[in-house]
Amino acid sequence: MNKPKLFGLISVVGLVLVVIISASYIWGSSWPNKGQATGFMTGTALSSLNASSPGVYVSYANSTIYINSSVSLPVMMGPMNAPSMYSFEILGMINPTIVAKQGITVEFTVINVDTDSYHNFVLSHSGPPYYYMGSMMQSPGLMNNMNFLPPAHSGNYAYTNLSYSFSEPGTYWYLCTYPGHAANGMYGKIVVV
Ligand SMILES: [Cu+2]
Repeated sequence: MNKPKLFGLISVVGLVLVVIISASYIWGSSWPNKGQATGFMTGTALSSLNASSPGVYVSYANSTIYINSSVSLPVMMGPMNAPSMYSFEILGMINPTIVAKQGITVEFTVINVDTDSYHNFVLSHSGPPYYYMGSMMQSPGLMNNMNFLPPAHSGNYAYTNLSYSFSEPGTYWYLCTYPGHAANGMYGKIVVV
């Protein structure tokens, strides 16, 4: 191979590499948006999630979860099998009530299983009714901040963790602060006793 041909080949290979690297950079920065999630889990990891026990008791009849000791609890956002997309699914129940013993810490593993919409999981002192707002992120009574997790994509589910110690008895709420979601029913009650 003479020198001009070799130079030409190297130029073409270099150009192709630049295009591939640029494309992957643009793709990678547009999705997934890793700034909004702790990470992504596969469907297999998702289906193997369960509440740590002992300390968790479920009453399906009352759609209530009783938590008596510090545990981890998976929370699915926007389950596709739910009657409404404005739902949380916890231990197979839609928007269940959580009754927690005072002083325990719950490590919520929050996963967006919705393929269409962003969601988050925020604790609040303020109960329903919730109204449609441009953003509820600054609403009074919110007890934590959480970025909106992106929708599931190609079998990857965005998740993050929220650890909360319920040191005071009372009634609390969990809700999604994405505009319109809590107003449409995306919330549930937490009672600390
Ligand atoms: Cu939502």
